[in-house]
Amino acid sequence: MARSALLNVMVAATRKAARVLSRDFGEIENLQVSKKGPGDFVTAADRKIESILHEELERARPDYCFLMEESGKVEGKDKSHCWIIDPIDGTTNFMHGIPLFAISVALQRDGELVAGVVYNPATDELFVAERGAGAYLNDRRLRIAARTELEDAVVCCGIPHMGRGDPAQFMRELAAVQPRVAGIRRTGTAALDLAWVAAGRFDAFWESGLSAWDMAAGIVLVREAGGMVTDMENNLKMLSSGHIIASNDGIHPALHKCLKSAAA
Ligand code: LIP
Repeated sequence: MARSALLNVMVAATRKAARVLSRDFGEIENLQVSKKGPGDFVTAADRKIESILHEELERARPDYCFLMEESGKVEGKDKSHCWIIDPIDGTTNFMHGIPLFAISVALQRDGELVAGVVYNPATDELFVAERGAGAYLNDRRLRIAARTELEDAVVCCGIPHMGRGDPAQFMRELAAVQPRVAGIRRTGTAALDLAWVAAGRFDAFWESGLSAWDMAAGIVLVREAGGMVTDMENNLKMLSSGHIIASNDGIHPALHKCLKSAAA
């Protein structure tokens, strides 16, 4: 697969950061048995990965703005371009030695998401997509799952934890969705959840209370694989609302209706 100059820049930065992330993941197993646990180590890893991505992308495109999980917004001269970065999406998994986490890098141009890269170094799965050019897993073109009935669907979700989100609302949503679908999954990384929707592994995904960097790259992947992404109001304000529903255009309306029926 021939990649554009833009995707080459994103993939090169991601792979450079991932080499360090993989080494750090190797360390995590040792830290599981220490009393202090891996908390501080993971925070340091998060910062280190983010600064590698920042440095590499800034070198390639010196004027672009950045929105990053650890450092927040960093303004550049070119206000029409913004990199949206999550250095480790699925931090809790990473911290527990669970090989489900990813680096997520997206580019926004004039407010539109135009490219996304999601990479899980533990499985060496590289998901890339650029607007109008399709979505790929390594070199394989991705297509969203073709199932159109909710009853056949495996649906992934996010579960609020430790004072985050609205647990009562989530329980209502779960009670509404669970009896209608073939299976429910929770991985703990929205970036990979969306990549797996793009790959047809999950038929749908929904979560609330997310940050823009958790989902920006994944949104491009799902769209480019032929899928549909909205917020809970069926609008396109996923990044600002923190809510997302992603699926194919057969299942999406039924899942959206089901989730809305659970609203308080
Ligand atoms: C995580 C998300 C996940 C969500 C977690 C967390 P982080 O991102 O991807 O879907 O359920 O609460 O926000 O914090 O690991 O980058």
